[in-house]
Parts: sequence; structure tokens; C-alpha cells
Amino acid sequence: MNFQYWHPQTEKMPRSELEALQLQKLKEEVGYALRTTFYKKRLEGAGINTPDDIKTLGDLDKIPFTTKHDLREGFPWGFLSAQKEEVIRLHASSGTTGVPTTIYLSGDDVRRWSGYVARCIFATGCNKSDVFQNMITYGLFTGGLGFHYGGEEVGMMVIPSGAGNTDRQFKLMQDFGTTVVHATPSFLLHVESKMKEAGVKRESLKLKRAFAGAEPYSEDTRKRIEELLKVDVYNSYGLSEMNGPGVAFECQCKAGMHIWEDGYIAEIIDPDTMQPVKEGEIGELVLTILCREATPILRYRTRDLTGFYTDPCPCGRTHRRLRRIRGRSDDMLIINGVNIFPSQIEEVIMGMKEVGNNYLIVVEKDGALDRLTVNTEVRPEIFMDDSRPLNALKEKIRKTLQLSISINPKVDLHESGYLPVSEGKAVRVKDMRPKDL
Ligand code: DLL
Repeated sequence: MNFQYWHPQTEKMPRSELEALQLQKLKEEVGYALRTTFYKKRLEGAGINTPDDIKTLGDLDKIPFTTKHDLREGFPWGFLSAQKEEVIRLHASSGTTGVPTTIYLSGDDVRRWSGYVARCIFATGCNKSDVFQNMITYGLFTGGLGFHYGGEEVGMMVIPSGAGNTDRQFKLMQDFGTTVVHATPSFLLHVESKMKEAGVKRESLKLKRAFAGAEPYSEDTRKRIEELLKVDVYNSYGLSEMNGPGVAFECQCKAGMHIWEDGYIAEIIDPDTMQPVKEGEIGELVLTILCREATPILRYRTRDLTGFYTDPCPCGRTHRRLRRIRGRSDDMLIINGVNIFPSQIEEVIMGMKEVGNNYLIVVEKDGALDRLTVNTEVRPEIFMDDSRPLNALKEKIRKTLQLSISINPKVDLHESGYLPVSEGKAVRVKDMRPKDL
């Protein structure tokens, strides 16, 4: 394979140099943090009064973890380390409690962030001759502007189409010869479902690649999108607290997401003991940003469950690779005492050819017990008058799920287009159980 690198010296930097660079940048970042009201108190409480109190990367341990709760407590200015007039952009995520978390960026912060996103895009084989349709929400959400600036940095023609409106998306693809798209995996599946209805022939499109992220999805979902849309799908990971997209991305080997370690320090901890897991094991990802001056965030507990691959990547990049995110520790469902992640259900159903592109998991109380219903759409060619193949499919899904998650779910099948589609992140679970039980 012909690999291309946006910044070869950095991407293939020997580990010892990379770690020395991380230490230097960590000290800088601690310097910024000491200028914020939140970290001044927090770090001084931990005996860190100047950046020189960090002498080795091991000293990261001395820094307390930061949580989403801390970010909310610090709203609106507690994490700002620059003068307000140095800030040129803010992004925010609203979350469920209503108090947003806000990230401020200086001009240099925006340029650095765009550079990381460009690095990701370039690693997939794109270049300035590509036409890039950014089919994700613009606005406070980081996916829109983050990829927009990254795409421009690569020199691609960027079409800021935003999410939704599949008819318009098809028209743009046809009019301008779009070669690469960015969307949530659920929206890519939705686009595929709508293609036939809109009378769009795949041959009329020039699509080659798709970047998919912002929500968890299984390897089978990737394969499904690749087969149905006939594109190469690259997994893209990021979070608003760490700028947004551009944190970790797959290269052409598609063997895990390189996390850009000159921009982020990644740790994986056991969420119960808060101690590091053994290299390669799954745990909670903790991130420290090394590439932002206006809003330093140190040892942020992402809640995302993943681990590192331990073998080197054939592409020659030295930055470690994260496994596909299994879900968030707060996504876990406890059903009649059994712990399951929605991703385990997705893995089972998306591997079945007859199953359609959308599903919804519903959990309810049935007397004292919990009841799990898996609603899935079926491919349009399956939903026919004859109920026998449908019943057989229902039974197949039920049995396979029972084997894999040790719960006997109810399975409901629906026609393609029946289940609600969200323009942003897909809502895959509806937990209707009373909260006070
Ligand atoms: O979703 C940033 C982003 C935009 C990433 C576009 C990729 C593409 P938030 O809205 O703050 O930011 O949500 C971050 O989404 O902690 C994960 O739980 C989840 N997530 C993001 N990417 C992936 C992925 C953006 N590739 C939260 N796989 C993160 C699984 C993902 N989960």
C-alpha cells in the first residue's frame, strides 16, 4: 500500500522522542492550567505549583482526574486560561443536565486542531483533488466545523452540507462529484436506505471514502456500510472536551485508530480502582490535551471504554492505536441483574444480512422484572406478505442474542423507514424503567 503522511517526522517519530515531546508539552499545558481558576486550586492542592513540578511523564500521576462534573462546576470561565480577547471560537456540548461544557479556542488552537484533522483525513489517502461533503451538524457541535477546517487544510473542496435532507445530499453528490463524505454511521445507513427511494443509482456517484464517527458502531456496521454504499469507511474518534474530531483516526490499514500522541496523552484505567490496566486490556480512556492553550484539560475521564493494540501498525506510524470504542461506562444496561452494552446487541444484529439499517432497544418494567425488546427494521426485500421468513428471522435474532447476552429478548421486526432517524447522534436505547427503582 502507498501510505501518505501529513507530517511524516511527527507521525513516524521514535517513541523515545515522542515521549520527550509529550513531557515538554505537558509542562506547557500545566503552565496554562495554573492560570485557570479551577486548576490553580486543584493543582496546588496536589502539590503542583509550577510546571517544573512535573519532571517526568510518570508525574502525570500526581495530577488529579478531571470529570464532566468538574467542567460543569467550572462553567462558564473556570477553565479559561487565556485573555478573552485571545479567544476566537467557542464550542459547547449541552449534555443531559442542561449545564453546558464550554471549550474556548485561540487562533493558534484552531490552527493546531485543523492540522490534526488534516492529518487524519490525509492518512486515509485523500488529497486536494477530493471533493468532501461534510454531512454532519454544524454549530456548537464540533463535528461540522472541525472537519470543515481540516478538509480545507488538506485543500479539498469542502461542501458544508450539514446533516439531514437526503435528497439535497444526493443532489450535491451528483452535481459536484463528491468523492468523500463525513457523517455519523447511523446517518450513512440512513442515506443508503433512502437511495433507492430517491431513484439514485450508485453508478451516478463518485464516492470512494466515508469518515464515520461521533457515536459507537460495530465492525459489522462498518462492513455493512462499505458493502451497501461501496465506500471505504474510516473510524473517527473525538470528543468536544478534547477539541472534537481529530483525536484518533484509522489509517489505510483500518486496524485501530492512531491517537495523535504529540497532541494528547492517553491512559487507560480501571474505572473502579482508577489504576492503569495492563497494556492491551480494556478500560476507561483518560485524556490530557497537549495542543490547546485557551482551555487546558488534564486527565479527563472520558467514560469511553477501549484499549490499545499492542502490535505495530504496518503503516509505520509510531502513535499507538485505540480499539473500536465499546461504549461508554455510563451506557451499560443492567437487565434483570445482567450487565450488557448496547454494542453487544448491535454486533449480533448488524451481522445479519436480512436485518435493515436501523434498530432501537427498549427496556421496560414487566411487573418486578425488566423486559428487553429489540426492534429492528428488515431489508426491503425481506418484508413481504409471507410471514414465515419473518418469523424465522425473528427466532434467529432472538436465539443468537440469547446466546450472546444471556438474556431472552422480545424481538419486533419493522418495515424499512419505520423507526425514528436522528440527524445527530442516533438514539439506540429507550430505557422506560422508572428511575427511582
Ligand atoms: O462526537 C466529536 C466528534 C465529531 C467525533 C465527529 C468524531 C466525529 P461529543 O459530542 O463531545 O464529540 O461526543 C463525544 O462521542 O466520548 C464517545 O462516547 C462518542 N464517540 C465519538 N466518536 C466515536 C467513535 C464528538 N468513533 C463522545 N466510536 C465520545 C464510538 C464515539 N464512540
